[in-house]
Amino acid sequence: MNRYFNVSAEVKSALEKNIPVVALESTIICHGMPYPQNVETALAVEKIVRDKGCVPATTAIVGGVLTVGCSKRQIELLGRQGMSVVKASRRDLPVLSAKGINGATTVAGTMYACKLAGVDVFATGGIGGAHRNSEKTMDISADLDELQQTDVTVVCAGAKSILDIGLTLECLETRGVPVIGYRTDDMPAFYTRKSGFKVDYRMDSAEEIAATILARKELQLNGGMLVVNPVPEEYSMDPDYINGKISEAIAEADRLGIGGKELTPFLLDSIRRSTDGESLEANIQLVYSNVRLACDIASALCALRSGK
Ligand code: PSU
Ligand code: MN
Repeated sequence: MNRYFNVSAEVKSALEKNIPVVALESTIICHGMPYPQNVETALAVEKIVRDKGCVPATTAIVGGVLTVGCSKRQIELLGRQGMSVVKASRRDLPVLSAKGINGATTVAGTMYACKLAGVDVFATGGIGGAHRNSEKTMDISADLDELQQTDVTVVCAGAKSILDIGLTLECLETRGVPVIGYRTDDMPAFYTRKSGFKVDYRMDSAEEIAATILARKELQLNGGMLVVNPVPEEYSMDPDYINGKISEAIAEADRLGIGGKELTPFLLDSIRRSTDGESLEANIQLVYSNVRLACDIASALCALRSGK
């Protein structure tokens, strides 16, 4: 712990007592959903985690301090500030800390904070990856490199087809990151349960996933794992409809020359607007589902550690 890094007393105490902790990111709060649904969802997620007997660790940079275990007040503040909060991936962390300002941690930023705090399991909606055309633009999310080097398991609903999902899977393979489908052989595409690509392994229980996390640690393999959990059937969207909207958003970004760190938020926002909020319900429900699975994995991990 130092002036740039803080773990809440509740999270610290849970980690010491082998009580399961599940981390949550904040880019999804600030850039992934509109206010006030973002704050409502973030607080509902914390409640789900507690009801599961686990401790939530929402992560963000608050006034320059990388914080694992944000308070309700901090979540409300960040959610209200929304898009004006700077997106914080690995490279942004020291800059925002030294400036003493707020930052919304991405998957990469949150994984790094998890490692510092000693949190093993982290739930989110979708991860970053290799963008379409990245064989030319080299726009590949730092999330993938973080998964290569940082020992944290990320539970998500796959990747949105704003990305080239096939290339994203190739990048993960190159980086030695196993992609585990929870009760599925198919790589999900966030809004839909299938992307046309397969996962590396299918696992049907949280216990099996937890055992794999422990095996990975014992083998001293440094990186993380990706667990993909398809959106619940009743909330999955029509692939033709959503993929059409995604293609329109990508064409618009191309036309406006949007790239770099602005590209993902631009696409997310554009899809949200063009689907008239219809995608928001799927987005919220898949996050809840990922959080429940992450709780089961974190609980199984604690049970294995205590030899139960
Ligand atoms: N994809 C989504 N929703 C998100 C993100 C990605 O479907 O909220 C966010 C996550 O925080 C992810 C980040 O870590 O965007 C990746 O941004 P980039 O592609 O610029 O690395
Ligand atoms: Mn990028």
